[in-house]
Amino acid sequence: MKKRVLAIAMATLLCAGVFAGCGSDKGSASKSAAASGSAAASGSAAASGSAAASGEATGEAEYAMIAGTSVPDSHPYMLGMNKIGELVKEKTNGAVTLDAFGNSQLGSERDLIEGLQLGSLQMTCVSTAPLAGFTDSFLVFDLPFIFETTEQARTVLDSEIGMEILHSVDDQGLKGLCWFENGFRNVTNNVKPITVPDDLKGIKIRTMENQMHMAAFQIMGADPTPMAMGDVFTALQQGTIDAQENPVPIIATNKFQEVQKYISMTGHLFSPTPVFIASDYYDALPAEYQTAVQEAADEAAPYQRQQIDEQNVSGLEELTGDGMEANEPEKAPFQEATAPIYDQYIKDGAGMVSPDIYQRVEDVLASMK
Ligand code: EAX
Repeated sequence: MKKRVLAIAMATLLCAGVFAGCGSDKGSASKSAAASGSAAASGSAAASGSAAASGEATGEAEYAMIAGTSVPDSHPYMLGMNKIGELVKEKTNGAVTLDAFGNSQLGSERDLIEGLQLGSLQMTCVSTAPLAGFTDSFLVFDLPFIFETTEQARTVLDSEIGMEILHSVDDQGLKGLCWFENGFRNVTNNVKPITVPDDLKGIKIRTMENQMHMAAFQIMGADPTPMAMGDVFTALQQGTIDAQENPVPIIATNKFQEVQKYISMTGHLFSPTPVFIASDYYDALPAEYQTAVQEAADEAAPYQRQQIDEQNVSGLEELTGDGMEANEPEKAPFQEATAPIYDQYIKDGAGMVSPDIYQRVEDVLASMK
């Protein structure tokens, strides 16, 4: 509840202080709205507005950027965002700053993406799954078990096709800066350990807002409900849902162990995390500051991934230490059960995985063998 109030207060402040008329465009993430929003966002108006919004003086910052995420401050998304902020400030002698707000304070991942298009914030990082509502280019990552190892995922993300996907929405107001990572997703629930797909039968599971994720759980007999991250803890607590699926760092930093008994290391999907800056805001920056922002993002990415590696280990220790029961099911039965998703979704057409993109990802994976 508190978060909601703060989010509304922040949004009002941002609208009133910085972006004249941004409220009236809410919902229509059109290019022109983005253009008008960010025209106002560049320059000193942005600096004074966001300094007020963050409640602290930002000194001499000419460009005070605001970032939003859906995760707690201790999650690697936030550590990575803060690292970008630290590096960009250093590289520009304080002329460009970045304040990051976690915990969905500035809205859900969908809101954050729209916020960049509307100009109400400048940077975000989100799982690729909710981008399905905006573009089809990231859908290849929503194929279950497309990656078996973190190394495979990172190699694809850093490859030519990975970079093309990252930059596929530059002209929709979302300029890709680098790939952060969320990681392999695992199922938690309150009913029983998930050892085979059949164990999911009848289980009410929250998924991200993504058709392919829902279809995968439907095929296994579960009852998926799409929901924004900010509502998950309460829904688990109140028993509206029995289960959710996320990487260990998300589970541990959100303290889902307080409301979930079992964690099953299914690793059924890998969530990559693009870092976006509002394209118009970026385009309006002086060239040297553009370089500084890009370099800061490039340097923060390996640090962010390292935090994921560390929290995958420490987070699981924390979860089991707090009483969760962990099990590691054999992956093959889950792979077989979800295989029809490949036939259903790899084809030309809206909402589908482009066969060309899929093939190029497979080619990178084959080249690693
Ligand atoms: O992107 O919504 C989710 O389950 C995501 O994993 C999370 O918000 C981070």
